Amino acid sequence: MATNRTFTMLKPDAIENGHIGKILDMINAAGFEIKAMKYTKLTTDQAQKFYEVHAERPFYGELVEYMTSGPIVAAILQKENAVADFRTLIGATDPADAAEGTIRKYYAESKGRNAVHGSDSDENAEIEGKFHFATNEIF
Ligand code: IDP
Ligand code: MG
Repeated sequence: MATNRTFTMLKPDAIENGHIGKILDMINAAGFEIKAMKYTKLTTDQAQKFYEVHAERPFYGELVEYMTSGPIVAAILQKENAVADFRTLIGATDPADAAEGTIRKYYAESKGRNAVHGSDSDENAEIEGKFHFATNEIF
């Protein structure tokens, strides 16, 4: 059963490049409602845990370093079919492959520094949302 919620992070490159407002505009325009949001910075321990599934990948160290290099915006978003629709809105991992009109096509710098995270399943959306937000921070 779909929860109609997904979890996102605007990543350090998006913040550094001044794209918070433009990305949030795209998210709102696509019909997502914000259910939780914070401006924060991941510790190395948090970034390692969040990306644990990639621990064996060659880019894991680089990914953790990048994700802890500056602040992020974390948010829980709601919309019918949220997980799949948000993946469509952000586009492919590598901006070179991302469709026209997607967030990564406009704002990602590279496959690694790709502006935004989106959960890949309802189950992970729930886990990732709870990783970043206490119950009383979710509306
Ligand atoms: P996704 O964010 O589109 O779901 P994943 O394969 O889950 O992509 O990878 C998680 C994150 O790891 C990516 O968003 C990106 O920041 C980083 N990443 C993935 N593949 C590479 C790579 O080949 N080189 C460097 N970083 C990568
Ligand atoms: Mg992923």
